[in-house]
Amino acid sequence: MRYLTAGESHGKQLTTIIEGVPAGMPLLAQDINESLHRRQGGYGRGKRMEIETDDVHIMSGVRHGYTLGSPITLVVKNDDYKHWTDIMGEEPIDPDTYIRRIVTKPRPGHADLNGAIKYGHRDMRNVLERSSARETAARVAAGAVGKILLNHLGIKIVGYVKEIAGVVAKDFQSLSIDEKINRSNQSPVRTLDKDVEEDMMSKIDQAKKDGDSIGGVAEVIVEGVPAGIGSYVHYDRKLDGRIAGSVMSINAFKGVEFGIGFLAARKNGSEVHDEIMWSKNKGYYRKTNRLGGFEGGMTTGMPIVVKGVMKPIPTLYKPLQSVDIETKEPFHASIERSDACAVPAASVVMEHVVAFEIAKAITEQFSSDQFTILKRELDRHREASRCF
Ligand code: EPS
Repeated sequence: MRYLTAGESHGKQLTTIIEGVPAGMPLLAQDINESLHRRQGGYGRGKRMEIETDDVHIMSGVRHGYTLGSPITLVVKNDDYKHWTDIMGEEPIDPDTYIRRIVTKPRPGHADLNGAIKYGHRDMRNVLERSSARETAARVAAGAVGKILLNHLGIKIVGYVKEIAGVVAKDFQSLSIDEKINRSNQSPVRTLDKDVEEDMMSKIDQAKKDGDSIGGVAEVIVEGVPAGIGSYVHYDRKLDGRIAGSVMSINAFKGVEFGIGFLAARKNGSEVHDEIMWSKNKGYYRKTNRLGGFEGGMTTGMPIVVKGVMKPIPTLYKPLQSVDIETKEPFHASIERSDACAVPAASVVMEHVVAFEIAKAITEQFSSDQFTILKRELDRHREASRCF
């Protein structure tokens, strides 16, 4: 499985084309919409999300509720486009209007300046339209298809907020994954810990009041992936590496860790590795899961536990110093609208990029032209690893 996305933040639409989804898998627009709508919410989102209703249009690859095995095209329209038809249109524009709206002031922390240098754009709108996190809607659409595939294979996934601006949620590893899904869906900041919800929200309120932005940590848990998915034989087939890359590619993400992650640097080997147990019922299992479900680039059969760090969004009301690329004069970058905190939304994005990577690894490892054969092969692998 692989996918491409296309579309500008204030352009007509976002498009996702996914290839390699097995034929005969049930797939409904409403299931993709559920994911898209979750991404739009979360306390701390700005005005843009009041304009958009991200509903998917399935343009190819699905017939009568089942995948065909052909490329699946998903479209999400940008409702905001109606306010941008002249600025974002594909036809040449009247030079006076263009000059008035040209962007020559790069915002610190964004792709603006580096993207303009790379592509030679003197109007940085040509950069910011595509580097905007609006694109994550298209990635969630792709990830939703991956997640639906996983769900049909008995694999469940949840993403939630672990930390916002230093307010840290307690660990709820003993909760069932369904309970984690419920709790994160019910929380305005998508956290499992009711006790810190208010604190997180007041941090967001404060940031908004100060014209500032705040970041945090999202965590994703995946249950039901059998041992031995991924590979140790080559660097680009290590599944933890692929997941880390996809998490790092989410806008504003600056770090990834599996299990105890960076803490491993401060512990002895005997305190880090997960001892191997065996029982007739379960087969091989671990009493602990400090390595977050991975050894040697492959799954251990324990839950996958991955965290991602999101920096505060760089679009600030509070001005930061920058330099105009035309005049070379210093100025203070300020903006019209922004999200004070997008960590709740980002936890949904992270859940979906992780889902896609796991679905991709499974479809690579087993016969995947037909969904029923894929399912049979995975069940066989589960049984074989239990009896191994
Ligand atoms: C974003 C800026 C804001 C966000 C946007 C990402 O949009 P705008 O520039 O239109 O006000 O709301 O996020 C989305 C549109 C989205 O769908 O998540 C940015 O600069 O990255």
